[in-house]
Amino acid sequence: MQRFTNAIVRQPGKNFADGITTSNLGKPSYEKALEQHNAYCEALKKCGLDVTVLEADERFPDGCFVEDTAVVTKEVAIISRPGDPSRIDEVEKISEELSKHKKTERIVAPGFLDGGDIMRVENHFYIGLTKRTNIEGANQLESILNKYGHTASTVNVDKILHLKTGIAYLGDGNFIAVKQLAEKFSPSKIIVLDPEESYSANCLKINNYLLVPKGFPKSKAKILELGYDIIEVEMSEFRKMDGGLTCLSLLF
Ligand code: CIR
Repeated sequence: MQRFTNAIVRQPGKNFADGITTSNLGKPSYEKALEQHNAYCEALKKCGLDVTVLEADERFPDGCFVEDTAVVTKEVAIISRPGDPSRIDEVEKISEELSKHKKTERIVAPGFLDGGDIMRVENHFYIGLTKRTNIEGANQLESILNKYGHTASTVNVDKILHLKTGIAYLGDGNFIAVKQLAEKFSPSKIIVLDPEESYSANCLKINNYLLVPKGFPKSKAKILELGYDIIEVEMSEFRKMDGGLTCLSLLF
């Protein structure tokens, strides 16, 4: 599994609650979201990362979900073209930041693609085809990745927002997933989640730690059995806006 040294995050803005959501968990509190975001940044630092914190940009209520704006490898940062029109211009600031560290490439129209649909498993990238990522975006990403020595393939994803809403690669050949996606990745070693804990599929492996969302005891027990060092992070406010642990950072 690749090791990371850097993270880029963007703080939630005061109008965070005006972003897109399908959840029925109620309106998030800006103050609590900010607190949870700070705790998330502390967790990243504990994993050994140098964290760049961008200020909120009120033009983009979903702007804290920076994962969707790029796919970053050791060699290149591929700037995405987010699938929801309200998010397309989020990429500009991120592109400026990433170009300080990496060569950049871009997904262009008619392709669209959200970083949340991209799951890296060692040298291979799974690309979820969802309402946010179309085949043109997937094909463009694949041909860029191929140039840098990586492989890619697509996975059809229904009913959930992004591929990584329902599955995470934990390293060492292990995955954690909701049933619907676990079936597609069988016969890998997969923790299959109970439906009431499906939110905890979105875990984040960073160097020696695994970040997991707080409040999912069954999945936590299964993860601990595999011997991971976990850091639990409270995600209640981001969950209300359909966001998870991976969504809040770009790692490289
Ligand atoms: C959206 O619907 O675009 C945001 N409210 C949530 C994005 C979550 N991002 C992710 O899963 N990578």
